[in-house]
Amino acid sequence: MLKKVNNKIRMIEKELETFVEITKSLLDDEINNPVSEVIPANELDDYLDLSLSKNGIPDARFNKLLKDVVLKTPKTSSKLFFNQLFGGRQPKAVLGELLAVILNNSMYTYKVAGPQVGIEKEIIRKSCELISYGDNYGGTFAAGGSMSNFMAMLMARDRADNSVITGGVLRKMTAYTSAASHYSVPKNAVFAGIGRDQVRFIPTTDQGVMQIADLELAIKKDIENGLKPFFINATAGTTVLGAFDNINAIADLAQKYDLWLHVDGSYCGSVIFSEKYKHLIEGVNRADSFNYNAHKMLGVPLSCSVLLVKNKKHLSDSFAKEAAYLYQTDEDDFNLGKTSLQCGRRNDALKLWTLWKSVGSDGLRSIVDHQFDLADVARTYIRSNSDYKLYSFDDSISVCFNYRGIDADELCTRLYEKNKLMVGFGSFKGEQFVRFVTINANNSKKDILHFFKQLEQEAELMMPCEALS
Ligand code: ABU
Repeated sequence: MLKKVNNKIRMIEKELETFVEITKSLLDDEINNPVSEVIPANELDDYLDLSLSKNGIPDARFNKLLKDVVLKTPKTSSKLFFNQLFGGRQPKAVLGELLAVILNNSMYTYKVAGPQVGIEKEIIRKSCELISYGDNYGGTFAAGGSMSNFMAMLMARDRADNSVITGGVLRKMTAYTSAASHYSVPKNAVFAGIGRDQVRFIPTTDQGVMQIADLELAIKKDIENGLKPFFINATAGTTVLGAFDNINAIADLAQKYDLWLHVDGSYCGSVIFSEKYKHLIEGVNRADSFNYNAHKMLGVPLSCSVLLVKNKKHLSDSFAKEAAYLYQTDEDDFNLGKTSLQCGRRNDALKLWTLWKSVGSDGLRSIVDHQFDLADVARTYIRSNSDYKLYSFDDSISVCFNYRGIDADELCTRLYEKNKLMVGFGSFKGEQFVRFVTINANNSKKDILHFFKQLEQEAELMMPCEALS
């Protein structure tokens, strides 16, 4: 009987062998076919048998199908993936992620997560130290940048009007964010009972930075109209242009009108690790909350969003709830469910810790600085070639451009459909352009120049003959 049980437990070893075999095929394929063949969404069933039935299938067929699914999935870690704000792979972080899966803890109590709680707390402690948050700091890991922003908004709401916790939102409360900020802000306003109409989108400069005078005007107007301003969201790395709001100037207004200031560093908040670029978030120590996504600039597997608060009291005020069936040992400081949005919560800390521990803060600095270096390579290339029009500026890892006036949507879609490379397009102040994000720290200067070569080759095919002569 015992032998049978042991065999069952050890079956995981067989699956790990399958995992290694499929992973090796994927890594080879990433080099030989860096862009997976596009499967039109409505033809998926013709390419892969994804159906589920009453009966299972034999292992040999199962393994072949699984490998097929993996190889036909878009490759986000290849050298030709520039479509979103993540890319590449940090091997030590992958190791941490795989171990977190095998361990399968839930991060709500020390009793079930043990040292993993210590790991999460250490990341929060060290991150808060980097932004000079003082002794009352706190933090948690959220399921992504949108959820970090949501938690910040909830804390701000409850701080502004504590009666909301028991009585719900009974008056109109207003939030402020730049017109170039992430779409999660209005989305979260709905979830928080604030309502989308109470979000003020403040105009930006031509570089995508929130206009401070307009922000103050909007706050004053709402106060005059009897509304209750409660929250300002500043952005460290806007989604399209990668712009950084002026945190110090915004913090002055937050202080003047007694509003919560959150800095959404989902995209570029990891500049906290860089001596050279941390000036871009100067004043972050004055913010009530700040988040960075290690799955973006640091190359940690999705998702890994670290939310930091200047005063941990706000986390427990908004998120602590007794549950006798759950919190049975240890003090609140070690029962992380008392300060998180979720109940069951996956371990997103270990993968960041394995990376950070192995390369040190200096190693994280190099990862961040390298991305800015790659962006410089891209901008220099564009500036030296009159066929390009550049829309973005220095100190951003989003390099936005158009090539020979070709429609960005058409060009990006063709590159994707012909399996050449994956890059997206964006728009700002009425202009649409290619958004090339140099966030994959595994890439080199050669890879950046290769991107332009691929793009130009495809663009030539789109040009009318007379334009080529
Ligand atoms: N927060 C994810 C943004 C996705 C993108 O714009 O690429």
